[in-house]
Formats: sequence, structure tokens, C-alpha cells
Amino acid sequence: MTAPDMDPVTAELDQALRALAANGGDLIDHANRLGQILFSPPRVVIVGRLKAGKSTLVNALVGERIAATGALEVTNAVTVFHNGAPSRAEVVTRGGERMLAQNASGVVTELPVPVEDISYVDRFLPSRAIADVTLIDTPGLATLTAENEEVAKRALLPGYDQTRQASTEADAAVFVFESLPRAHERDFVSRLGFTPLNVVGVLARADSFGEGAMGAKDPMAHAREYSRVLSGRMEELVSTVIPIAGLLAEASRTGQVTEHISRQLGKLSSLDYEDVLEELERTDDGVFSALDRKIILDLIGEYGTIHGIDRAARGASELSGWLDASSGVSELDGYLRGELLPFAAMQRALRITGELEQLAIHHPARDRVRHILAVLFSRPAMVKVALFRSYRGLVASSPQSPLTAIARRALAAGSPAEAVGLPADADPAAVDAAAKDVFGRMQQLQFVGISAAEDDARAALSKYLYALGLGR
Ligand SMILES: Nc1nc2c(ncn2[C@@H]2O[C@H](COP(=O)(O)OP(=O)(O)OP(=O)(O)O)[C@@H](O)[C@H]2O)c(=O)[nH]1
Ligand SMILES: [Mg+2]
Repeated sequence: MTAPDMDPVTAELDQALRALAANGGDLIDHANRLGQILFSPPRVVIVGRLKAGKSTLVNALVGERIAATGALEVTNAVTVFHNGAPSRAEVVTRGGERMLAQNASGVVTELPVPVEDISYVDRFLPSRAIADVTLIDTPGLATLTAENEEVAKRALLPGYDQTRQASTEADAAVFVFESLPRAHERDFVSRLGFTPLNVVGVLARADSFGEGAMGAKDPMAHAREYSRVLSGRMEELVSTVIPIAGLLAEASRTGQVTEHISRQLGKLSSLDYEDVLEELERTDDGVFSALDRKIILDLIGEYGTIHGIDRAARGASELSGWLDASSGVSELDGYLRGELLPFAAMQRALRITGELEQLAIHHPARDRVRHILAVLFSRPAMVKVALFRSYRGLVASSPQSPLTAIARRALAAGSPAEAVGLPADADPAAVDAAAKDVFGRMQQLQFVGISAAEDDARAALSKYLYALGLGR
């Protein structure tokens, strides 16, 4: 029986796992284990440099203060955020033991064992925001003094090992940085086994970009421009770069912008700019108390404070709405759900077919497993998954191949026209011509000698374009 709302790929994989289990013996256990992967939400890992703003971003995306930010020891543990009740944190030790951890108003503040002994923390909370995606917060990657440190040394740096481990079980990544990421950070991400379609870049702390809140140029506008530049420069690693002011989003989405705060901040609206700056630099009581000043600056930063004054004067709802809208978090949220998750789901599908392929090599009943795989990949719903698998192979082995870009474009397209590089509303005759051109180029490649991965991609691409009704 197939649930009516199951997407076609999930339904095919479900069928394959049922066929696997029908063979009895330990294949039932394998089928159950893989079924658990299939029916759990795709996993998105947040990676990036130490203190880049990863946990703040997690809080903003979930809409609750659940990820520890700042200097708490727990920021050194991998934390997996799941939708589930009751709200609780379970620490999983390296020995495989599970124990409850205390959490004070959402954030885990104390760990029952030293952080070195922890494999990861499972944080459950009932939240729609993580119903269809599991978020994994990781310890920040430490900085390197010289960028050409040997690989061996890298493995010893805090953050690297744990973040790498957490990433092997993930299906997509959010790569957080504050400016052009360092070579060793890019290198780290490129080794995680994702395709660029599975990685979104986030230019974090957009509110303090460039010269910051007091500079001549608006930092948010500056960050937007720079993100476009980075998207191009980091094409081989990320699908796009989105500028985010996580702090502003967190303040708004976790409901911390109160009427009291707004009223206090709003008091500055009668001052001119110079006096506002002076007021913010004071350490004693002024237009508002020293304590309120600190609370406001910690909560929404200098940019949020300076630019939020007039909104604050109109009330908390106005201020909160502005913080959310200008933070860029909606764009990221939309991108995550609309563009990233479909590829995360494909990567998850490949985690399952990859395991089936292993069984098809090593299991005593390998012939049966091989047959199941052959049936699975003959199904129309799997044509795109097969192309994704080939594309992933190209990214790993022949990133410079012309087929890599062609496959990426086809996978990312929302329509047949876009699959061959034209606008969605292009004239059908033009689409036909462009498709012929793509097939022509693929045929030419035959004569230049191509790798196994390229050959595989060529076959998968042809099938996929045919399935879209192109090239006939
Ligand atoms: N101004 C500003 N500050 C931010 C922003 N995001 C995070 N911060 C601050 O930067 C500090 C570090 O943020 P975290 O979210 O803890 O960073 P992290 O990447 O999770 O840090 P580690 O897990 O320790 O690597 C905190 O003090 C945040 O308040 C932002 O968008 N703007
Ligand atoms: Mg953190």
C-alpha cells in the first residue's frame, strides 16, 4: 500500500525496500533501517567558521531560541534539531549511551558529560519549521594561521572532525561565512561529498558588512552586491549566496522584540543622527537606561538599533516586522524549502540506493538485490535521480567537463526550456533547436575520449532530456 501523498521517488524507493524485505532474513533489517532514512526529513547541516553566526541562524529558521550562541561550551557539540515531543535534549555519548541534558528556557546550558565525550546532541521540539527538514548545527571551524597547512594538521583543529562526521549523514549544507571564505573552509566543504546544488552559501552578519552600521555605505546593500559577486566566484561550491542578518531575524522570529524595547528605542526618534550615535556610545544612563541600551544593542545590534528607531516609535510589531523583512531570512527560508530541499531529498535517495548497491556487491543474495536495483532505476520517476547521481559523479571526478554544467542546468531547471538554457517561456522551435544543440555536443564528446563518469552522465542526460520531451 502506498500513501497517496508520497512523492513518486519516495514511492519507488518504498517499493524497492518492500521487495528487499520480502527476501526475508537480515534483508528485513536492512529494509527497515533504510526505510527509516527514507521516511525521515532530509538533513541539512550548517557549517562554517568559528562564530560566523551559524547558531543564530538556526534560531531564526526555527523561530525559537534553541541553539546556544556566544560562548557556551555546548556550542562545541554537534546538535541535531528534530521535530518531536516532548521538548527535550538527549546527549549521545561516543560510547553510544543516551542521556537527558538540562535545558534552561530552550537552550541546553549544561552537559551531563564533558563535550569531548559527546558524539552529538539530539534536540527535540514540536515545531512546524523543522517538520520537513532536520537542521544540524555544528561547532565552528577554527581559523588557520597559514592557509597551506598540511592535511594532517587540519584533522587536529577543533571543529573539523565533528563537523565532518555530522556532515556525512547530511543531505545538504548551509555554508556560513562573513566575507570570502578562506581556502581551507572552501576546501573543507568541497570534500563533504555534496554537489553545488546541495549547498547554499550564506553571507552572514550582513548588518555589519563592510564598514558596518556607521559606515558611509549601507552594509545590507553592500552585502547584497557582494553576494552576487560571490555567487559567481563560488559557483563550483554553492548554488547561490544569500546575504543574511541572522541577529535581526532571530530577534524578530523568536519574539524578543517587546513593547518595552520598542518604546525605549523609539525615544531616540526626536534626536538627530549625531546625537543618536552619541547616545549609543554612552555607558551611563541617558535617554534610556544603561541596561536597556545594552539589551537593545545585544538584541538587534548597531544597525538594527540605528535604523530601527523610527519603526520602534510606531510600536513593537512595526519594529519586529521590519527586522524580519530586512534580515533576508525569508529569502533563505524560501530558498531552502523551494530549491535546496528537493536536492537534499535526491541526495537522501542516493544514500539509500548507495547502500543497496553495497548489498548488491557483498550480500549472499546479491542477485536479488541487483534485480531490485535494476527494476528501481527502470522506473520513470527515477530518471532525475539517476541524472543527479551522474552529476554528483562528475562533480567528484570531472568538474571541468562540459557535461557538468549541462547536467547542473538540466537538474536545476523548472521547465524543459530552462533545461537547455533558455527562458521558461521560450518559443518551442527555439527550445527544439537548443535541445538538438545539446545532443550534438554530447555526441561530439564521443570523439574526444571521455571518462567513465562522463559517459555515464551522457547516458543519464539523454534519458532525462527525452523524458522532458526534448530531442525527439
Ligand atoms: N551583528 C550581528 N551579530 C551576529 C549575527 N549573527 C550572529 N551574531 C553574533 O555573533 C556571535 C556568534 O554567533 P553564533 O550564532 O553563536 O555563531 P556560531 O557560528 O554558531 O559560533 P560557533 O558555534 O561558536 O562557531 C554572537 O554573539 C551573535 O550574537 C548577525 O547577523 N549580526
Ligand atoms: Mg554555534
